[in-house]
Amino acid sequence: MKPTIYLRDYQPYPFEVPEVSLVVSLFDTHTDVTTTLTVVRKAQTASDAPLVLAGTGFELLQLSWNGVALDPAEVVRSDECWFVPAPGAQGVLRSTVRLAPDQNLALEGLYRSQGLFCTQCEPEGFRRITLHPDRPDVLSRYHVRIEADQAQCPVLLSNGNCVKQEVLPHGRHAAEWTDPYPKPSYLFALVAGDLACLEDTFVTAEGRSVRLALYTEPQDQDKCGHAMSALKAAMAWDEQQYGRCYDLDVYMIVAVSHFNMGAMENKGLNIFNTSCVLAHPDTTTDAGFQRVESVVAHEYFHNWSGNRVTCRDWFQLCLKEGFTVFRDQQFSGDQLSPAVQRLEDVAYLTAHQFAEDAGPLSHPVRPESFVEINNFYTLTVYEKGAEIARLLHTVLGAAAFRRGCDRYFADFDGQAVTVEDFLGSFQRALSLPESWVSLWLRWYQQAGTPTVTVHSDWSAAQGRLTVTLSQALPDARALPVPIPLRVALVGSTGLLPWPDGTQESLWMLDERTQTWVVEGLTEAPVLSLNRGFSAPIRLDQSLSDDDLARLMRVETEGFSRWMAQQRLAQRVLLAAESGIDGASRRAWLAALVDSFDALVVDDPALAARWLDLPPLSQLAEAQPGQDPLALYARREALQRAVAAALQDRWPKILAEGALAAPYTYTSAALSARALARVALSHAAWVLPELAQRVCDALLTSAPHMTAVQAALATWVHHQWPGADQKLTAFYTRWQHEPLVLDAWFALQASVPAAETLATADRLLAHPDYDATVPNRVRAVVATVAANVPAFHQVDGSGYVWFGQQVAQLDARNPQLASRLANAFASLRGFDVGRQRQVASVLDGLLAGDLSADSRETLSRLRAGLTSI
Ligand code: HT7
Ligand code: ZN
Repeated sequence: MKPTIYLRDYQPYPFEVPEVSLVVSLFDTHTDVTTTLTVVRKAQTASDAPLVLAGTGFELLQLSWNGVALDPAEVVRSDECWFVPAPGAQGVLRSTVRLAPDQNLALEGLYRSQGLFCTQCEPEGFRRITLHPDRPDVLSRYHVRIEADQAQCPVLLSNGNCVKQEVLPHGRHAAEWTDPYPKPSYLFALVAGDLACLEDTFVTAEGRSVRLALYTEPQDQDKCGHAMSALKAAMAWDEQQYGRCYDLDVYMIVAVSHFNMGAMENKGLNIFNTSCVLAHPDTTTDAGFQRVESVVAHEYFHNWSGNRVTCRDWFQLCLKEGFTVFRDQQFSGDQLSPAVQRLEDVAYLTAHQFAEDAGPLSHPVRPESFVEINNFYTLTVYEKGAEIARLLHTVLGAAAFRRGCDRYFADFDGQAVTVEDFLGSFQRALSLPESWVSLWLRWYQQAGTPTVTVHSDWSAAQGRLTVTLSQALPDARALPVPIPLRVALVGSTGLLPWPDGTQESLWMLDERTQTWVVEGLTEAPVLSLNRGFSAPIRLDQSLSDDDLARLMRVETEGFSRWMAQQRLAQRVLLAAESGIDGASRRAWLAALVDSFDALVVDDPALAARWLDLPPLSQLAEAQPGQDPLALYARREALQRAVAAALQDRWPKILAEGALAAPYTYTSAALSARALARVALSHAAWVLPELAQRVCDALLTSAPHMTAVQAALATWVHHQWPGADQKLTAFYTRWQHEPLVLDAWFALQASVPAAETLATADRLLAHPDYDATVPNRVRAVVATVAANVPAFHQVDGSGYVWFGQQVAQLDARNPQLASRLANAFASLRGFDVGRQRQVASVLDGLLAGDLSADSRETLSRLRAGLTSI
């Protein structure tokens, strides 16, 4: 059993390791790594304290201290921990270890992907490459020598600048890299293989000419242009918005097909999942293009928020991830449309992070303890962490926020720090009281989504509105958090001005209960609270159907209009009369239809999201204990009703031909295509002949993958005649493009039907299915878990199937298995019968052999089903 690690037990590392030198000799059968660590005992460290190092998964060939070989019996070991005697004030520890990258299917440390050697060290992969402290607060300068076969691995890369290249006997060669910036071991990277390279140049505001190099397999070079543009845009944006310039002479990105997550920000040598770097209109959808842009930017922004200033320990992960997600969200908004970006980010947060925070895996943005840190790369750390950075931005204003960030980067450049340090920089830069830090720290320390309850009292005689807001967290002992709320007063035909003439006010709720009084109003307003989702909270505000319909029609802020639509739709869906009839439904549908026509003209991006129905997770959260299949059927019935109510709009939108036009990546083109996809999916319910004609035309001659996939998905999901032939034609055309093939697998696994479970078994047996490739596994296994009719089968077979997949994967790739297992978390919101079925699957899994990763996740999920 792995022990639990507590934040409160943090102790600084007792030694400095100023220099790390690695010689990595890559062979076909194995890899030898010789590491030289320069070690300095800190003044306060006891003179007999041993050097504590981490290491696992390799064979130790030799170990010496100051040139004297160490007897293995002198080295005490406990699991991954090595206690090495290191007498004296300083010295040199040299080790040689032997690795087997080909057998490394966990994709942590050094592994081989399609013949390409590559590394993944965050959070604790470096210990699988060599003996080292492997903690983020030990920063060193790295010198790396790589030796390999020249024909197999003509390209040899590591962090920093290439300082030497050498031809060796026996067809081998070597390259040496030096990184001038001290860094933690999790940012170490090495790549060796046969790669093609797209190059470009960026000149920084400081005048540094930076070589940009995008390495891929040769056949993928034509898919690199979008990532390169995104990189250059991100570099310029970070200079303009945050004053951050790039600091090395080269910035490299390498695309690999076997990768556990999206990408990794290794200093000067990012390693990317192919899905987050390759994009071409022929093979990539709009969503793929947007993901590439945002991930390229995210990893680039880490160069400052994460690399130059890093985390003291893994509890502080949000320090780099939350802040960097906020930065990438700002960037993506600026590239296309801030309003659309905000809507997408909030829709994602409320559908997924809110569910996580309400379920068995809930934890503070800065957790207090963990068993396996890999399990804490969560939506809460990333997305809620980003929301906290945004809260600071909202409260302080853009200029003061920038001053706080400048101070943070200046104060802590080259250091490994904490959330307190981050907040402390703002406090000092802006001369805020010291209590400000502890107040904001509460957002990082307390789990759960705050609920803000609204009580309002309208006095028509005095034109006065009195509003009392109260906040609460799931844990009643939690302290109140600072909640900035952007507020508007929505009259019957337009926004009412505030007494100072503005259209919006900012209320700061930082106590349990506070009251605001608004005077001089000429009509009773509907209070539009939390505009733009200024705070990540749930609002408990009793608004009538008419109030919500008014917000849908009259509010000017797109996000709040959309949120009102969602709230009314939720009311319809959860209504006793099954959401098919009733007053709420009439009010909702009238406002929906009424606004849709105007939005199509004025704001096509919002129009494309206007018909969204609340996700199942949200409905289950609002009314727990329901049968997911019944809920799903009700939601689908309402979707059909919407399609019917707007029936005559679909031909018109589709006739505009946005999906058939040549591909351009602009805000307008993306919105037009999104709207056309909405039209196609709704037409498929009510005008199937028209939808089939459009799909056929697109499948024959669409100029890009966005249209082809929309057409194929519509056809296959409706199981129209000929679906199998269309899938086969698509396979034949795209079988040599792995990312397109992933989409082909995912499409079949997403057909909303119980029979899809049998399809999934066929997909797992398909010759192109490869369980060692996380993208392929996710395309089938994660997609089935998100497919309501397939996953939530009445007899529990979906859960059994999914449990089997998790168990099989766990033996190979614990990180992937543990992340997939999170899908079981959704069950807590559903009926007791379903929960029992899942509890029995979890009990079965927990009784068997499991990795530490999966055991921790599954145990927490099981504990969340306590009543079973
Ligand atoms: N900082 C990275 C997080 C990460 C990761 C990436 C790839 C493979 C395994 C990983 N474990 C942790 C990615 C990021 O958020 O920027
Ligand atoms: Zn990140």
